[in-house]
Amino acid sequence: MDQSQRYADLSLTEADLIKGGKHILVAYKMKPKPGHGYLEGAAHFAAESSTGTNVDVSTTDDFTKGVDALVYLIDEATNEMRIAYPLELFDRNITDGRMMIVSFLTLVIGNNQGMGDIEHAKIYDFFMPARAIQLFDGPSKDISDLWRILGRPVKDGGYISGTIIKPKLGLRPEPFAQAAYQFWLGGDFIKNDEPQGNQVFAPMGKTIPLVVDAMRRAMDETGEAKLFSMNITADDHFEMCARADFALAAFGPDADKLAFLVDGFVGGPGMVTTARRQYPNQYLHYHRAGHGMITSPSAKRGYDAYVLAKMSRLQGASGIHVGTMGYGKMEGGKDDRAIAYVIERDSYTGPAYHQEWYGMKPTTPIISGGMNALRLPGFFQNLGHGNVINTAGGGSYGHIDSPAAGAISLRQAYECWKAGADPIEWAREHREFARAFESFPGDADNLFPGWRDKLGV
Ligand code: CAP
Ligand code: MG
Repeated sequence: MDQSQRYADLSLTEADLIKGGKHILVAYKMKPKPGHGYLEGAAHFAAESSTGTNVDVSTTDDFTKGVDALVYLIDEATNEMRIAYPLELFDRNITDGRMMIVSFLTLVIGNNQGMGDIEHAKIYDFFMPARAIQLFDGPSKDISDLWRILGRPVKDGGYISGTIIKPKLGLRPEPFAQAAYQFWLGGDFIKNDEPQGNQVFAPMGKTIPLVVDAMRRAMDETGEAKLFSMNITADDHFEMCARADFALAAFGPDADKLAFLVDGFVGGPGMVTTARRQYPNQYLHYHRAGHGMITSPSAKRGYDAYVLAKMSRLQGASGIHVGTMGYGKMEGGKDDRAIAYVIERDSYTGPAYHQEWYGMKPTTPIISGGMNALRLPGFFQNLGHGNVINTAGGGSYGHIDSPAAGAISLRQAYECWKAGADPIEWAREHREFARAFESFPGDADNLFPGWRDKLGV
């Protein structure tokens, strides 16, 4: 059945839809299966994503038709399709009238992902009108809160050097806390690696108090504040809260230095929002394990990493991993800067839409995955600033001198970029940075050919 008479209106202009403020707009790369016309496929897609199905139903009335999603732009040559979704379509909380990401996803990337007449479809951008921005929680804590704790300026407070406790699994409580202590002697921020929780060989009840002790000793020795991002991910949100409550009590007077990490892609929006609403005083760290299954450029379904990051800000993530823009070990390229910009700025023009955030707090780009001191100067150069959290697991625990030296080498890499210095010259004056060359010789060869002669190694 061709539904394009009802679910498409190519005379609508994007500028009018945006000015009207009554629609969420979504841009897809969509391809119908062979034998199905583009507009016909697009209209069926909009029907299944809003008020319709594959046949007419007798219960439809005029009001129903007034909230149809409408295809307003197609370009068959580039597989481009854009749909306008009336705000009324989206579910609202009965407790407080607010919007929820789960309803957004159910409609815009729900049943349409398995349709028989669609080859594939992937969201690459979306637009939220002002009213929707008002109705999402947004972050309650942001990087300025971390800068304040660290004793830095709350604006442009700069690079937060971090790590991930490695090995990923297999440390018992004492060596775990020792690994934390060693990094904190030189760095600011430690996160749990995402699988670390309450394993039998490292029960939280034993590990967390030791981490608190390690943090206090490191703070005493360095005279600096330290931060810990603890994984509270669990299937059951009561379990998640039990972990969070336990940690808050264990950190006691230092609980302001405790962030909560949730694996928001595998755990889902409910987990992110539970953490956001139950613990508005804690920095909320969104780890995105598994996202590559749909965000990878090789994936033709789902949505892009840009879209994931944009949603996380609406949900209220204080920070989210955004990849390393081609400088680390995970997939990505230089242009992934956009993923950082859309979550940290108050207004940004993405691949399809300009978005205003109307003062919603920013979400920190968290730079992670195969990073070390040698890769950082180029990374900052590409991003254009250093107001990020960077976690380097291998880059810290892989430093040949010590985790503290690894941490210091990261800070020195940031200072090198800030000074606009040549990294080789910088290495002559900064020992931990210099020793990073010997720690990661493969990277050194790639990035700084001839480094051995120049540094006399
Ligand atoms: C990094 C990491 C993170 C990745 C996830 C890891 O460790 O802890 O989970 O960064 O990817 O386990 O791989 P290393 P992304 O520093 O040792 O590489 O940040 O892109 O979501
Ligand atoms: Mg990890």
